[in-house]
Amino acid sequence: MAPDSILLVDDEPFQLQLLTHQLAMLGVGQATSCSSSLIALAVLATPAPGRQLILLDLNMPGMDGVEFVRRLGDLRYTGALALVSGEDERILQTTERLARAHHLNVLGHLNKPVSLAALKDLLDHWRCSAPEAAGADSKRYAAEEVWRAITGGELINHYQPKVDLASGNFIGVETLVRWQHPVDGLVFPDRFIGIAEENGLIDELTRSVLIAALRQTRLWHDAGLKLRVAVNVSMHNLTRLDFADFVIDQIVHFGVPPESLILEITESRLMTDVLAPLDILTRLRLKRISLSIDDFGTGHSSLAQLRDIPFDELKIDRSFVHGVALDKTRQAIFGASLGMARLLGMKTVAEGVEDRADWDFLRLQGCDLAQGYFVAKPLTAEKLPAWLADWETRQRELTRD
Ligand code: G
Ligand code: G
Ligand code: MN
Repeated sequence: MAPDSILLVDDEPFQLQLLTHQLAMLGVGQATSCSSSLIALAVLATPAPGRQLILLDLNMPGMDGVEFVRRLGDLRYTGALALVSGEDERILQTTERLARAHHLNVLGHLNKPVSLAALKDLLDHWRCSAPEAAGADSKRYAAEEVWRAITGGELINHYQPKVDLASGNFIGVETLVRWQHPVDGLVFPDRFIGIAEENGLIDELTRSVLIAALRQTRLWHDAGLKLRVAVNVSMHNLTRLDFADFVIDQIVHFGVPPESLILEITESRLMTDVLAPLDILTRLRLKRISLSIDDFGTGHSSLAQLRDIPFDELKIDRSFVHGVALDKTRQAIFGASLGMARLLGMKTVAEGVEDRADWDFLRLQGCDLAQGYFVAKPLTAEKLPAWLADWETRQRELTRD
């Protein structure tokens, strides 16, 4: 197997020596030092065998790290990248996001002075991470295949629990569709929702997801589990005026009370027709179906939507939730969203709650509901009872005080 190669890019000779020395202590014999971005680009011009990692300083004279990241994007660099800098956290985070937007594989960043332990973690992470995908994952499905999935019963719903932060009680689930592909295995929605939207298949998709979710909710209710179920609805679903009638017919058909259904709305693109969605959403509210604004604070899930549509729940996007306890920017955005929801009489759901620190912070702030890997990953309906049993034992400890 070809050896892995590491490229160090920093304008300060001392930093290059220090990193080389630290890498040697961790058993990495050879690393290539580059004292400027231009030199690094020249090195990269000769393809290297094996996997590559670049440790990049941000603040350099001439071409700085941000511009270098853009060049890596242009080059379609497929190796890994880590930033090494003494700049403040926000600049590092922004640069990381920029690099990801260029489809670069960003491992994270190291703060200067670099500690041996942090460098070791980064190398371990790099070695464990999957080898660079050779385009296998980016296969785009044809509209016909997505159509077959919808009509052929290949879509299955997973359900992610939502719990009350104050009491820890399990109160409902969000429906997240997956495609059980006969060859590729479980396929996630980011690989087929867009295709369905672009090809006029999203109505059929949403309808089949909704029907399956209501059928399952009826089973839970019959078993004494009075859950609320949320279904994701794309703005593309809100162009046909008969959508509201369809939803209402289905809740009647399955005997699920309208209060038990929540529609989570995300706006994926700018809408040209604003009247149809308003008409549909207002009629659904009149029938006591709940409306939730999804991914609040990102993209088009914005203040204008809050003004125009009678939402009763606000889902704070996970990019403002995980890590909130340690980050002033997230705290400001989270706090403002929470305050606004309260003033408007809306319930708040924090998505992407990933650890105990997130959980404790949200409880302290008085956010209503939590959803995220810390509570549960999306599960099949079959696996829900086992999760619930486990949750009930964790619940007591997590809501003490
Ligand atoms: O966990 P997950 O990868 O399932 O979800 C990815 C995205 O796909 C989320 O933004 C979610 O809103 C969206 N999504 C999941 N299920 C559905 C669905 O049934 N309809 C629509 N329109 N979007 C969905
Ligand atoms: O956009 P929407 O909120 O509908 O999508 C939820 C998405 O977030 C799904 O892809 C789901 O799998 C994912 N998700 C759920 N919980 C967590 C979490 O704790 N962390 C992260 N990173 N993603 C999560
Ligand atoms: Mn959602």
